[in-house]
Amino acid sequence: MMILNSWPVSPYSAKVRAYLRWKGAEFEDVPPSVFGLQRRIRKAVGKAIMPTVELPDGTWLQDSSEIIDTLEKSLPGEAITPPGPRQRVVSLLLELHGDEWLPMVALHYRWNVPANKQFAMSEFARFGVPWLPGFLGRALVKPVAEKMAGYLPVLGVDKRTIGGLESFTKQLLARLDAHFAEHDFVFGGRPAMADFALYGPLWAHLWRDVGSRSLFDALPNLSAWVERMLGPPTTLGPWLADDAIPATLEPILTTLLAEQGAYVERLVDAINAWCDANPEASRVPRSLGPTSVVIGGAAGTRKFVTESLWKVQRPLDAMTPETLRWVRTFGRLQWAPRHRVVRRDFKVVLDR
Ligand SMILES: N[C@@H](CCC(=O)N[C@@H](CS)C(=O)NCC(=O)O)C(=O)O
Repeated sequence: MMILNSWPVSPYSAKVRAYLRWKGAEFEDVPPSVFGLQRRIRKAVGKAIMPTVELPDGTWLQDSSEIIDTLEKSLPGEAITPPGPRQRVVSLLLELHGDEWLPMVALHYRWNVPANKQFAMSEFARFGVPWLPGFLGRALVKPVAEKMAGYLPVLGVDKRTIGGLESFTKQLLARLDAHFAEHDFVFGGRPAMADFALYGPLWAHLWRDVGSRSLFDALPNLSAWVERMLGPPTTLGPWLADDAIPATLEPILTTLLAEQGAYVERLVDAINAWCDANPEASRVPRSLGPTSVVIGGAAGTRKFVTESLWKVQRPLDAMTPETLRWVRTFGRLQWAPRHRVVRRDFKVVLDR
């Protein structure tokens, strides 16, 4: 049987788990211990990371997008790719949003809200070192928790931006609530990649962590979508007809392009310049920068996470000249990578 190695606290795992459930796939959800992560998983995919999927033939898959894309080719059931070009592009832009922008939100609420921090450390201990009593386990996983919290300033989340980040979060949740008042999923009657990618951080951090669930209190439609995504799958409805993008998604796209879009533009420019200067390199350094960033209107500084380029290529690859013109009606999109990356042996490498 297929195995999903994952912990409930992990957002990318939540993305894949929800996908597998919606597809009606048979799988065993196995929470790896720290030894499993450091030995078996590191040996198989080169890194102690979640989620990983082991197929019955022994093949390992990593990266939530790669797992879903691969399984999409073989699993029976309804496709998660909408038929229309605009919906396809928006689905992948929202995947980029969930996977590469919302980690700021997820990490902030988890590690800066004391009740969440306590809860997360207990969860890390419960799954990472299940044979130890809680107090010992929590002491042991403390360095891991500190490493996670240490990403916050790297991603630009600090005193200058926390106010902006929180207003961005509340605005996004309210906008999603307005959307789900009219639609069961992002593109109508069935979930797409956008649903799974947004659900990952929203469920695994904001919803599930005890100190941030109240963010959903006054948002019944968003809460109902979370419950729907938790499954079990109900009857699927149709995609929104005529490749429609509902007006309720427009403000989400506008903010995405204005803030994440500006960052992605600088990320792509920085990678272009680095690759031009290093024609022999096979990989881009894990981080470059620093660069300026704007989050919820607040200006800060962060590092570039260069692996994100692989997720940036996905909506770009899906774009036709017409969809690009149309996306630009919501804001500036000038992402022009000159160097392509591919995933090879679970690493993002330059396609040279
Ligand atoms: N791009 C990866 C990201 C996976 C990821 O960052 N997983 C986290 C847990 S949610 C992790 O295991 N991080 C450990 C690390 O990167 O060293 C994906 O989409 O699967």
